[in-house]
Amino acid sequence: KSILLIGVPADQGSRRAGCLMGPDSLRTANIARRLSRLGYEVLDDGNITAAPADEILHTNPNIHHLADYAALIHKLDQYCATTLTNNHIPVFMGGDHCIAAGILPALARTSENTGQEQFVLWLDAHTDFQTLESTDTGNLHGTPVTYIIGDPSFDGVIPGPSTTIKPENICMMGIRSVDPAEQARIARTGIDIHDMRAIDEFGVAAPLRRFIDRVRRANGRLHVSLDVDFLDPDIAPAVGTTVSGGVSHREAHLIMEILYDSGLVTSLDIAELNPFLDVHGKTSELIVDLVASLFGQRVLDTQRRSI
Ligand code: DIR
Ligand code: MN
Ligand code: MN
Ligand code: MN
Repeated sequence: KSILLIGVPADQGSRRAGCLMGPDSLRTANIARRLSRLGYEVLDDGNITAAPADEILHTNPNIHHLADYAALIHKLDQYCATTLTNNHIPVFMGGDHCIAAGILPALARTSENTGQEQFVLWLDAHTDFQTLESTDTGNLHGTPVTYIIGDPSFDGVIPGPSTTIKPENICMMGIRSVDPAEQARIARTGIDIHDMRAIDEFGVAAPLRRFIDRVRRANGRLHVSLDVDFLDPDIAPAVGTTVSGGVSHREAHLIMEILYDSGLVTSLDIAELNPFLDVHGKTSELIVDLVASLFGQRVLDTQRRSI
């Protein structure tokens, strides 16, 4: 049982600075010690950064930091190819959600090599399904899902994903802010979306268990992508794009506990944590608590329950 922590202090994905402090804030909140107490060997590989690149101009004038996005994706892809092995579970500490665009194609390539399917649980208030043409904010943290499924808007602009993720292998939960351009396209993709209305009505457990069953039947590997704005802003204020009406403290823990019980999670990223906006580290501490739940922390014990 070994966990590899990897810091990715990137914040080019939006115009609000601060996500680059995410990895050190999680370290300060004792992420390593909490996980070692659960019986894991925990290694911290330090931070991965990409050198700033000359801006690529795009016909959409709102887009900024496109070259830095491409450089970060390339750097993360190379890192995953040379460093990750099946001996440890990687936990990427972001950084904004652009990091997912670099991590997931690399993970999918590894899964392909072992003959397994790559699945993704996308926990976010947003669908991150903007394209280079459609984004009105120009914030590239709103595009990683389109990137990883191989959307043609990136063709000929920046190198595409080495291996794509199948849309039907993505499950989204917590969704409550979808831009019109995203709405028009995402329904046709086959991505399994559970918005907050569905969670209000059915809870988180039933849909999550159905998704887990699909992963298990397909002999899949499961990556969890945790955007801090998935959580309700009352409990997790340290994120640049808060949206009211998010997932509660217990719903979030329940998701993590069920995921642990499944035994299927092979990797995790934590995105959009902006410690500059936090209140005495409370969001970082909550995230570390949730990560501990994902890796077996329980109220009464650390036993896996059968689901
Ligand atoms: C919004 C915000 N949809 C955009 N996206 C965020 O800028 O395209 N994703 N914050 O997590
Ligand atoms: Mn996101
Ligand atoms: Mn978000
Ligand atoms: Mn479903």
